Amino acid sequence: MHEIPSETSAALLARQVEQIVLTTPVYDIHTHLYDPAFGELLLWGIDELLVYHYLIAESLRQEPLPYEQFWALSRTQQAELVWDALFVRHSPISEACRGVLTTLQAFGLDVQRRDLPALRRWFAARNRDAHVTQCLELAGVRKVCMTNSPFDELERPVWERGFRRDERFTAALRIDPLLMAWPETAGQLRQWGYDVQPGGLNDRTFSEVRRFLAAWTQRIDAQFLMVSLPPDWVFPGRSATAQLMEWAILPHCREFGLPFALMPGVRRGVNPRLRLAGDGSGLTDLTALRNLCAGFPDNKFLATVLARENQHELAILARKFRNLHIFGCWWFLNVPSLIEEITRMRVELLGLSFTPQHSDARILDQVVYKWKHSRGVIARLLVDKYAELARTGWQPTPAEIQRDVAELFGGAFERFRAA
Ligand code: HDL
Ligand code: ZN
Repeated sequence: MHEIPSETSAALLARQVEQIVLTTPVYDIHTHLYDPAFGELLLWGIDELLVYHYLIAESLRQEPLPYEQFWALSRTQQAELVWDALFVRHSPISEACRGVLTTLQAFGLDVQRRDLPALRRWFAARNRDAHVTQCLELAGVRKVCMTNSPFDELERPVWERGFRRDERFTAALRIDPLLMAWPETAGQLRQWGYDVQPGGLNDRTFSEVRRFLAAWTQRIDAQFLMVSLPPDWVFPGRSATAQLMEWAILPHCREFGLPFALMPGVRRGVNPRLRLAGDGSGLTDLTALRNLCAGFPDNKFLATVLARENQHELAILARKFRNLHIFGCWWFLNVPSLIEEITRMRVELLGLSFTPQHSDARILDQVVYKWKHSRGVIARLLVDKYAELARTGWQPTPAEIQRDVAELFGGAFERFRAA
């Protein structure tokens, strides 16, 4: 039989892997997008893309305008300042800048014209619902998980009114104010009719907090609960954060069979004058996460951690605890060089039992670039990994590669959630 030269089979395998990674639909398990029923809360279009807080932080390094004067500008003026500072006066080569252009190019727009008014006219002519569908299709996103907070004054009334769900948008119950600002939040819960004691973390308070969590879990059909945490978060402990976690959140998650997503490493407001763009990152002590995974084997934990330096220890924790599912290259890690480093390490340590990426998109159109960029990095590293596999004599079939990639792109998460 005529042997195919090995380099041809290697090239064929590489093409198969790349094609599968670039086209497999993905479940985007953490975003700040909203079901279209939320109206204006679902951000989209060129001006929103340009005033993304990542770009605001970058442009105010190039533009000496005092912060307060920037915030006094209209969204349109802010977008023009960003466009001028980061696209016209400097080449837009940062990840967040390149992302805008990748998205525009995917819509078939000619960015070489560098014509912001023309871009605005194109978006102004778009039908929003058709745009939602086109963005998700271009990104290959089959499902989007929102970040839903009962403490958000704009979001809560929409849930309370009720609306017909768009099945492409699932919900996650975000509880930062409950865990990170207990005294103020206790007052809010009392206003909503929950008999919690601001000063007393006692059984009555814990059961009332669970009643609140149950009500919202059912109202939004929460796929999981989630909280972002500072780097120095401690568990177990006497703090309200630790006590509420142990005696309300974890029992609630066990009762409803839901994962609890922990996102440690955020230093909120390191530069408050940058507002949403003012948060920073810090090295997390992962002891607390280890204590949770070890101490509560009947709870399921999702985790993504903000510091690059925490990623190896996080992957090892996932090896030790099968009730821990790690996900994403979060926020400041969502850049090609770190997605490559982190995902390659995770494949080498965890195989396929993790979720490599989420978009964290705040503007609908961002899913197009965030997934195109991530798919490109993940495809290149998986081409290497399957080539290494084939060199052992174990030749993966296209069906096996498709199965594996579907796992990475939401399948493993869905199985973990359903377990
Ligand atoms: O806390 C979070 O969920 C973070 O993702 C923040 O929303 C952050 O501002 C962000 O958008 N990161 O991408
Ligand atoms: Zn987020």
